[in-house]
Amino acid sequence: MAKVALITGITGQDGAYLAELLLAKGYHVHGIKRRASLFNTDRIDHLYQDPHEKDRRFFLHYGDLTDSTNLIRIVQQVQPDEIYNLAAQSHVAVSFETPEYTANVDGLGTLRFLEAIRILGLEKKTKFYQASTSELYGLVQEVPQTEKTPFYPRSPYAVAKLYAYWITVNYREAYGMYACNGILFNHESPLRGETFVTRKITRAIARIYLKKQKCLFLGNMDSLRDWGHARDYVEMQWLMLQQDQPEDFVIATGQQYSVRHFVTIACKEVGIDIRWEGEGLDEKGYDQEGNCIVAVDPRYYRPTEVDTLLGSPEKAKEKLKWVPKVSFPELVQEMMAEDLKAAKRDKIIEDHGYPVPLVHE
Ligand code: NDP
Ligand code: GDR
Repeated sequence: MAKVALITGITGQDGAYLAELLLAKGYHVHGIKRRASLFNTDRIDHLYQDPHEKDRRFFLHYGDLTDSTNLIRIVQQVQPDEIYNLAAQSHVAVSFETPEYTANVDGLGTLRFLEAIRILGLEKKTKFYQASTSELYGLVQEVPQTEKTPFYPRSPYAVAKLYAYWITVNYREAYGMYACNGILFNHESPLRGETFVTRKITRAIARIYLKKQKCLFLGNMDSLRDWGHARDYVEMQWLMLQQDQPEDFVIATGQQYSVRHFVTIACKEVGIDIRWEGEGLDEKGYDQEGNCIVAVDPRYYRPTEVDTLLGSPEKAKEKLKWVPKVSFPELVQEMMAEDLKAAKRDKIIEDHGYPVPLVHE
């Protein structure tokens, strides 16, 4: 019998890669998508199967993590062997604007699933994966961060995820459920949302290279992150649910770079010569003629910042045989190549008189 998985957040970056992986492994994959006024399934359209097709293995259900009855009904219908809870309001800066909504989805959403499993008596059947995050470490207490490093969340997002982390641990201990947290450090890809810093950089540099954009505005460029590739990381999400015992794991590369360094490598990919403050540029990134490639816009500063994150993947290496396949330079290269393709496509459209609106947030 094929295994059945239910993925929340299937329309997001990780959801799309995970759905691909599980379908390749022969799973029946069910996903929860939100109703939106525009199509919101770009990342998974290549997996879509017509409802009239025989032997379908890919199914989408309308739902929302704020709606318990909907979630209970979907879990009851699907009877999943594995639930991957990836849905979240996942943008740290946005969580300062929408703290209550973020708490509801990212914190209580997790509880709603754990309760659904319990209410339906699926504790012994359904394994549960919670998308926990390096943001839990926030103001870091130890370098590198391990599964034992104390948490100190620094945003409404991270505080909501702290609740989700502990409620997952609690249901595992209280009800013997197979429930575990993947404490994943930042992972990126060409499918990354356009307003996260890496994708914002690769999109903008591609457009600047084609002279379709003048300047990239960023916030804290000294911020340090441990960046991996999303395709590698979803494999670990699956592996965490294949162990004899449920455990929590840090997934990271063990290497960190600054946002500034990411910009430099992205520029090198297309041969843009970038200068920094002190090299003929003022502290905001402008030269004497008022031109810039990258400039600082304080709008992108956060009320409380996470300055540095560096994970220790030792436990995952030992128990999950974790070896990241994609290196940092390869990640930047792949993202730049894809965004260059997209920018060239936009340029052709624009050159034929059809404006492509530039959205940068
Ligand atoms: P994305 O932002 O790309 O995807 C989030 C998904 O959640 C989307 O499918 C979104 O739907 C869905 N979603 C948002 N709100 C709701 C809601 N109320 N009800 C149902 N679905 C909802 O995130 P990623 O794929 O990057 O991340 C996946 C998970 O991993 C998230 O929980 C994130 O917090 C966590 N995480 C991510 C890391 C990273 O570096 N990427 C690192 C550590 C943890 P829609 O498409 O309609 O917006
Ligand atoms: P993060 O990712 O907050 O780590 O959360 P993001 O890419 O948004 O920021 C990384 C760092 O870059 C700095 N930064 C900017 N960030 C954005 N978005 N836009 C800018 O213009 C900009 N300029 C500088 C930020 O201040 C920050 O220090 C991501 C999300 O995927 C979370 O869901 C996940 O839990 C964590 O990674 C691990």
